[in-house]
Amino acid sequence: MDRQVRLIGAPMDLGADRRGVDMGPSAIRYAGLADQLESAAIECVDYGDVTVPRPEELEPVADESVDGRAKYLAETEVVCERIASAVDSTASAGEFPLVLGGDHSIAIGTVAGTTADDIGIVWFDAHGDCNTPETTPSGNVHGMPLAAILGFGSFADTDWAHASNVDPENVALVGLRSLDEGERRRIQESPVTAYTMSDIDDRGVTDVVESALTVAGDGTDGLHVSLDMDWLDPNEAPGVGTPVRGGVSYREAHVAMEYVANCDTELCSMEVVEANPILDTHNQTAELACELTASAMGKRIL
Ligand code: Z70
Ligand code: MN
Ligand code: MN
Ligand code: MN
Repeated sequence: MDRQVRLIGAPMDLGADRRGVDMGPSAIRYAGLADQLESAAIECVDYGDVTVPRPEELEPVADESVDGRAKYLAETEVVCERIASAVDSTASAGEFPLVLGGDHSIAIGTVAGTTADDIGIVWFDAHGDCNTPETTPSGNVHGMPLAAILGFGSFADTDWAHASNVDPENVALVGLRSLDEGERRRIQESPVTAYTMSDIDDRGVTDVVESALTVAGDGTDGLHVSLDMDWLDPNEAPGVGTPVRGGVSYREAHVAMEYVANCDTELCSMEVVEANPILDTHNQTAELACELTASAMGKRIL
């Protein structure tokens, strides 16, 4: 990474049922992200956290006539606009926006803040995150951010979320192993490219990630990387809200991030999400989030 990295904390948990993911940015900072980047000769500055309302301060939102079947959607919009503004000003200052979640709903804000005309996305996740207010079984927006960015279902007219600079043909999901029925159909019908854990078993992680980066880089002028810590196997990353067995190993995750760092398309933004220190053992998921982020920013052993 040749630009200064700006850390933007997004202590958001309105999109998930499990409390604790709002402590993700603190846990990742405490695990030493800035020091790790600096020791790899990557300049780093901490912008602090965007303001996020706490659920205790809010009316319990069960009014479907207002938000459809997406809980806290109005509050999510407000938070995502704050994130988008921080990402936009970071990019405009020539720095690199690295957003620390928080639950995955914050990705809507990161992508909304990107300044490139045509970006590709690689989304590392156990889940598809392609539910819409119409298909969601849980009402949790962290199961919907990719659908929101791509304008699926009722997100089509949601200007704050539906990103005009993302073509679904330039979007790749990597590591899927848990899909709800509605989002499975949506992914199959859309031009999005989806690589499951079976593809990784078959082809190896480097081949799959190389393909995903090619999909995202085809005709685009910027790459956004979204790293959900539940992409990893729960043995490596126990501190996540929705662990799913059979994820990638420590080594596979590292080499994937090294491929991201070496990608020909310019990395324009990244977020790391869903680290939950309450469910963790001795902050190991946040430590892993640091290491993987440093690899994606170009940290090398030698
Ligand atoms: C399920 C839902 C989920 C995490 C996304 C789960 C979603 N598909 N969990 N990210 N950590 O509720 O929509
Ligand atoms: Mn996710
Ligand atoms: Mn997930
Ligand atoms: Mn395109």
